[in-house]
Amino acid sequence: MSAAPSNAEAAVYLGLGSNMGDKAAHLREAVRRLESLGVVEALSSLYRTEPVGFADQDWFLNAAACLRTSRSPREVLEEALQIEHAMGRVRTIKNGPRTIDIDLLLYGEEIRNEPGLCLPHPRISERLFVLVPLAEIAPHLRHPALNRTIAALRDARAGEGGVEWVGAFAPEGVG
Ligand code: PH2
Ligand code: MG
Ligand code: MG
Repeated sequence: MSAAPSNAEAAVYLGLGSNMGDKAAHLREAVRRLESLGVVEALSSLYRTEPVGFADQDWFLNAAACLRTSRSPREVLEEALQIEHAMGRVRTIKNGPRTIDIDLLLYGEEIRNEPGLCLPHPRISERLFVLVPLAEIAPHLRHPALNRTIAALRDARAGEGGVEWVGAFAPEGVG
C-alpha cells in the first residue's frame, strides 16, 4: 500500500516504558497526554520486564497502545518526545533509567528510514518487552517489512523470559 496522506486516519502502535518512580502512574499519564493526538483505541496489560541493553537498573513496566490519529508520523514522534520531556525524562545513559519512554513502533503500513524516524521501529522483533504487550492488542497485525504477524514474531522468542504479566492498565477514562 502507498503512504497514507497526512489527513487520513492511521492506526499507530506505541510502546511505553518506565523504570523510575511510580512506573504505572507514568504510563497512565503518558496515555492521558497522548489522547491530545487522537483516540487511544487499545491498551495492553502492564508487564514487568527485565532491563535489556543496560542491566544495572531497575526492572521496567512496559505496555503497548493503539492510537487512531490523523497526525503524520513526524507529528506523532515530535509529540511523544515533548511528552517525555514534559514528564521529566532526562537522557543520560543510552538504554538507561527513564521516567517515561514512548516509542513509535508502527504507523499503519509505513516503511521509512529517515533521521530520527524509522518505521517500523527497527528493534521490534528483537524485544519481548515490546512483542508481548503488542501481541496482546494486535496479534494478527502484520509487520509490513518482515511480513510476519506480531504473534508469530513473539512466538519465535518464546522461552526467553524476562517478561511477567502484572495486571490491567485500566487508567481512568480509557478502555
Ligand atoms: N527500553 C530500552 C532498553 N531496554 N528494557 C526493558 N525491559 N524495557 C524497555 O522499555 C527498555 C529496555 C530502550 O528504550
Ligand atoms: Mg525505547
Ligand atoms: Mg524511545
